[in-house]
Amino acid sequence: MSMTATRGRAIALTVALATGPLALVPATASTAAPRAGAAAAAEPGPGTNYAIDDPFTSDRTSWFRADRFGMFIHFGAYSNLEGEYTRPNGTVCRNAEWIMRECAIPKGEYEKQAATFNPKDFDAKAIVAAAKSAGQKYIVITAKHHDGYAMWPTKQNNWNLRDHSSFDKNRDILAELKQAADAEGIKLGLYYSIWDWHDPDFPNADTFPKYKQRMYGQLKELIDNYDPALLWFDGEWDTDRPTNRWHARDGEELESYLRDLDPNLVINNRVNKRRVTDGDYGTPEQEIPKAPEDGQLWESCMTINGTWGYARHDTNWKSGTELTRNLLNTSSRSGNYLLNVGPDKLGRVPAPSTAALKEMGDWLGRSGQGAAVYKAGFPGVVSQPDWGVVSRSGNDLYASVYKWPGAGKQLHLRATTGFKVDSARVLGSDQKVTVTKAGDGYDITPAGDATNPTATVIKLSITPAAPAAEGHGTGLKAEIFDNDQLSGSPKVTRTDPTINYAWRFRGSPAENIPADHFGTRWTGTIEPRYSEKYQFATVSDDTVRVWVDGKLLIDHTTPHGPSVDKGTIDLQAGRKYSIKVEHTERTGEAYMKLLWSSPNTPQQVVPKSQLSPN
Ligand code: FHN
Repeated sequence: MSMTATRGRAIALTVALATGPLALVPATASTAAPRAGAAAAAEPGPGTNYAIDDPFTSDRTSWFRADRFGMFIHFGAYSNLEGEYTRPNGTVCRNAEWIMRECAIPKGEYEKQAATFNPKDFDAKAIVAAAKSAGQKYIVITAKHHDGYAMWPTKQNNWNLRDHSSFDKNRDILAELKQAADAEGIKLGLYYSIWDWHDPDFPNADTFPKYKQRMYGQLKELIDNYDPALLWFDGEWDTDRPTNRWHARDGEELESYLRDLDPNLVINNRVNKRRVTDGDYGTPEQEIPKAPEDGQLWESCMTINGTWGYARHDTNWKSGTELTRNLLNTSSRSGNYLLNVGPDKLGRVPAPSTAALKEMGDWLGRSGQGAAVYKAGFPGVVSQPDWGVVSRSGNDLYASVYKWPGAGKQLHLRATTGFKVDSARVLGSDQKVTVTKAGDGYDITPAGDATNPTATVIKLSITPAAPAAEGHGTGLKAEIFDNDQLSGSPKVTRTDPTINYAWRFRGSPAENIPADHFGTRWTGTIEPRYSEKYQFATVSDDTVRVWVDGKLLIDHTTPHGPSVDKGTIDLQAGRKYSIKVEHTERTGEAYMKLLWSSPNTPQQVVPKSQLSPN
């Protein structure tokens, strides 16, 4: 885990309950005290860097980047209505997990129906078995959705499955799921909605801090009692009915608090404001980005029919082929696929869901085809074809062919850099595969038929260009100014191992540098390991410029919010090129990350080993 200059761990010892200028209020013991054994540290302030590592390469996120495929579970008091509400006038209103709001169910009536909720058939072992049969490696279940109903015996209120239902008061479904998941080596994640339609303190600016204290208390309960590997936040966006007062300052505080409670947590970007700078990964929903996301890991969440929560009327089930190809498309772009199931009011997963999941698992488990997904990602050395998708794992390419060419016909792959194909074979078939260099890449000619209608996988073992030896760099020279013009003499001169900074509102590059109006110039040399085209990407706020080999690759000097900027340059392995990076912060939040990627270099924060201060 590469650590940059950090002023102790940025944590919230007291809960900052701010929606405007930070106002600290005494926290109750149940909300803010870090877990036993966690190091108490100073309040965040100048010198704080909230970036704890590079999610693209850290041990902390390695399971998430390898597992690729998870099960989402939307289950709550809304499930008890099964997607339909009959209004007093006899008309029927249909929805799913938004039914309380979208069908304008009076609070009292919603509470009354929730009191009858009795998911007596919720079977954690069966759910985990369904996930395993699908090849899903982690599960994320709604602990609390927008209706505020907690699916565990929270002590923060009595609006929960233990205190407000007809369910067995000796049962705890999150504990049951945690135990079943642990027994099968499945990671457990918990979904938590910030937006809360039920808590009376949520919509009112004066009482929102009280809501936040209960929220912090609930999150500490979830971490202490269920030890989740991942927290999936939602409900962070600006909205009304009720007014959502969640501000980026709140997200800064919350993420810092959680990382102090559990430094191993993986957290999505909806903990703050769903930006490239928030949490560990982006969360496209009901869509699959066309390429790897710049600046952040990502996970696409999708329904298996049309609704997240169970809805009796929604029988629009996606096919196993569509779902499997979604997964392959996601993996080929270095993303994760979080596929949802919505248990019914008794806690049962609908049969069409488990059937589609099993179809996916059968495909993944057949002939080693899962290797195209697990630990696989963007290929880099070839462009994506129109006949399917290609993913890469180490020096193996997995061409998942959707449109089989027919015996003897070619599939063309465009190479983006030089590499050799050492062998090629169709998984699950002993048919001959011929590979010939052709034009801008290779022609692949399978002799036989497709092995299945979903995707036939051709495994190509390759030898990429040999990388130059890993550098022995120590980082870049950093000159830090207490002004945003980089004028005068730097207040601080040091060596920064990487450029991986999230100063947010309260942090800054050093304790004697204020949280606003500062700037940094990094200089030195950079050493690529491959001779190919490199893409440099910055995540910055407020301004950034990057020169490599004297060429201005990135020039975004109009003050901006969290933004990604990119530039490319051809580099030769083993050579040292001059690099200069300039960042300035006016006011508000501040970020500066420098990443690179190339056909053989997966996207990452430029590592210390390849940077030298002179
Ligand atoms: O409003 C929620 C919705 O109910 C569902 O939970 C999805 C799943 O990601 N998230 C929100 C919509 O973006």
